[in-house]
Amino acid sequence: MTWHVLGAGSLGSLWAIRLARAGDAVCLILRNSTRLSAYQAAGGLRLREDGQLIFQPIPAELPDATTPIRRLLVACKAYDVEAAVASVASRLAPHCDILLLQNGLGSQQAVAERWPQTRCIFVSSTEGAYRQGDFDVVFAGQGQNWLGDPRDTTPPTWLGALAAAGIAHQWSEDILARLWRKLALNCAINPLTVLYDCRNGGLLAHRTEVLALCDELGVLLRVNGQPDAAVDLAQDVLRVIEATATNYSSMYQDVAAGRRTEVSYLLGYACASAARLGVVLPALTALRQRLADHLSHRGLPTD
Ligand code: NAD
Ligand code: KPL
Repeated sequence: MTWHVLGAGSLGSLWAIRLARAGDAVCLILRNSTRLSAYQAAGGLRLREDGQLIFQPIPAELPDATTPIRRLLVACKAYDVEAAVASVASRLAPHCDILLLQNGLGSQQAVAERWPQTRCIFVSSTEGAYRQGDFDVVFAGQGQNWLGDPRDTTPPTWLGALAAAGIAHQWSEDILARLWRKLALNCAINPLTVLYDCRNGGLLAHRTEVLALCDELGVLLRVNGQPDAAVDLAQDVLRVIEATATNYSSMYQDVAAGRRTEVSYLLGYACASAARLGVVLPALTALRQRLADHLSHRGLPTD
């Protein structure tokens, strides 16, 4: 069974290289012929880890190739996911597995609702990778991948392939709780690092504000039916701030590089769900507005 990888960026390359290295069949799907030519010129994907370079000449094709897709790994940014899956929709075999690697919430549900004949597996990843060039990726942080399917808690038969490829993973019977918890952590940390122009550790100087956000995020998790994800949230947020004190958050890095952020799937999703449920969360709402002002001031999309 071939792993088709849609989105050959940081995480997509990290997964593709490890699977190919373990002997699995992998095929990259690149968005257009310009990207395909650039990839062919590069000759393959490069991954750097602990000073070692791994090169894998993984085959690549365009979305309109005709081979059926039975297992699709979607590693685009959340805002690109629906269009990317739509570009290969005619090739999705019935009961095809789609692994969705996005941060936040919203993009995964959109795919699961639009292509109900597929099995959508949501992945929450704490691994870290970044691109140092086209098709050239650095594995920057070991972590864990939690996989789960909110519609069916039976694990897929191919989890062993991830183990064989050295991809740290665990099947989760409550993947939504994991994704909500991570969303809450990201909402409490990432926007403030952008607004205060600081590393994660810089937020220790804004502890009162962080704790006020955690209170509202706890309410949000509970009204969304995720009470377990709310347990000890503030302690966890402070722990993550301390453990990642010298890091810049992913949103900070996006803004600093002039890239679109995934705010609609993080703080935007949080505020939209509160509004839908009629819950008033003033600190989160104000934070979203301050972030939107900041982004538009820098000429970046606010969604
Ligand atoms: P990235 O920007 O490095 O890669 C995304 C890739 O998708 C790009 O190569 C882009 O060209 C490609 N793409 C976009 N639209 C496409 C389309 N229609 N067809 C084919 N390819 C398309 O992004 P990333 O850092 O790998 O992040 C992917 C997701 O994983 C995000 O939601 C991110 O929040 C999440 N995530 C990333 C990390 C990390 O360390 N990079 C960690 C945890 C979670
Ligand atoms: O996941 C993160 C990110 O930067 O996106 C952490 C380190 C938890 C900060 O929110």
